[in-house]
Amino acid sequence: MSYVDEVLDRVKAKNASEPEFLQAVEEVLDSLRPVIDANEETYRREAILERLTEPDRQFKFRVPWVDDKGQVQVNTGYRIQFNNSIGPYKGGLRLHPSVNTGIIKFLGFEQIFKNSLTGLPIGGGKGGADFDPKGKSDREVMAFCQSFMTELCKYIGADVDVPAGDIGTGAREIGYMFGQYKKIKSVYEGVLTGKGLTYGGSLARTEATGYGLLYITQELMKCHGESMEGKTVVISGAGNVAIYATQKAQQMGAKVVTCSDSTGWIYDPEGIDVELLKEVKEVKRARLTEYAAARKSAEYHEGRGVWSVKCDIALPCATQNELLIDDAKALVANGCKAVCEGANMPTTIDATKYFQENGVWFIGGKAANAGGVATSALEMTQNSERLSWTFEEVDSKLQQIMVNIYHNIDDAAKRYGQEGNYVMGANIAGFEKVANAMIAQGVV
Ligand code: NDP
Ligand code: 2IT
Repeated sequence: MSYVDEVLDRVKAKNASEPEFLQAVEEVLDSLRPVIDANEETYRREAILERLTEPDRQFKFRVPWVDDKGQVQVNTGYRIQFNNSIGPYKGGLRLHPSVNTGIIKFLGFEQIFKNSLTGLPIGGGKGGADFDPKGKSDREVMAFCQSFMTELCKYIGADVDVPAGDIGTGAREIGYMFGQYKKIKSVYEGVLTGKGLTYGGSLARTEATGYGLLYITQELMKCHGESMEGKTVVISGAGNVAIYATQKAQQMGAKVVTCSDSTGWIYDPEGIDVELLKEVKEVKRARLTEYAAARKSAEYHEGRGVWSVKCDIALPCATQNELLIDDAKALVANGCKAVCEGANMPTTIDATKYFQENGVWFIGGKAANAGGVATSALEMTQNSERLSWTFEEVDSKLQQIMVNIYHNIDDAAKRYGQEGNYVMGANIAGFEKVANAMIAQGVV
């Protein structure tokens, strides 16, 4: 049996109750076959794949806090430090009721390769809690964040592990967590990224994931003799990534006609009004029905359905496994040319294959949404040199990073005779750097 298949079997047997983690591992290991086969003896002797699929360590802890009625609530917190071969652990904190060990492990595992692709010195990690910020008062969110950080602060540090935002964790949550870290440790350091601009945050970090997604999509189109101008774009989600992806797509001359949240979706043939969407989601923290109520051209639909809308480009920006095989079939039938993932693992493996087999240019999240963590790394750099760069400086570095990622993954795919397979290219390019660093550093 090949080394890849052996490790896959072992990972499946060992993590049977973690379907998202298995899905992420399968996707990566499967596409690494040509690289592993070419160096099987070394990789097998070094147990590279076993070491990559086993986190360095994982923390799981109780998070007690008091709600506005005086009732004590208990959540479960996580931080999984996956691999620090090329830099301190780096990755977001997800606050969502669905969070469990398997979800954090899939995100932490993917973060290793994504962070490597940025070209910056950051390792892979992820964390979060099964806490739902929705419908909570600011005081309740603060109580939760303080309790969460009271435990988390034992495991992180500016040169150790640097968390950031993800689903449910935005500037408000990062602020409360940063305050608590500082109070307990008496250290003012860049231990978190996505901080507010008055206390060490970087300009353009808020926009970075969505903007980065469009920079790589634009490069993809350009390299196929196309542009963003006049294209119809379908986007899912209505959070941080979706909002700034919409904004940048519009700045590039495309028309974004959808957005969605966990209860329903909007079709707006005139193009999404980003300022209104920001008001509804960032300020009021309300449902999309409020967007529809305020905008004549918008239709609101319950449930899911954005992928049924005819488009040139689809950008899934909500959550994992939100684009299924039937959605892929509908997009292909409607003439969609390109799919780039703003979210982490939003497309199922069979849907991804369907796109690739039907000539759709497909860039997976590890490459396409790397602009967020790349800009987090730029925030770390600014914190280390105790300086703040201008928006234009950060944004131009972000653009360059995304263009470089596109060409690196394109080249890696070509090197292995798989031109246009950007999923394989991303996994290979991300893997090679980490594997080399692991071997150079010995058995640790
Ligand atoms: P937000 O919390 O800001 O927004 C998430 C959006 O997705 C919301 O509209 C939310 O709807 C929707 N959503 C979340 N979970 C579900 C679900 N189970 N079913 C349907 N809709 C859902 O998160 P972000 O925009 O930051 O993150 C979106 C994706 O991008 C995630 O996969 C994240 O891991 C990834 N990502 C984020 C980065 C960042 O810098 N923030 C960087 C790289 C990737 P509702 O409000 O109703 O829950
Ligand atoms: O999935 C991701 O890359 C993020 N949520 C951002 C991580 C970070 O450290 O900025």
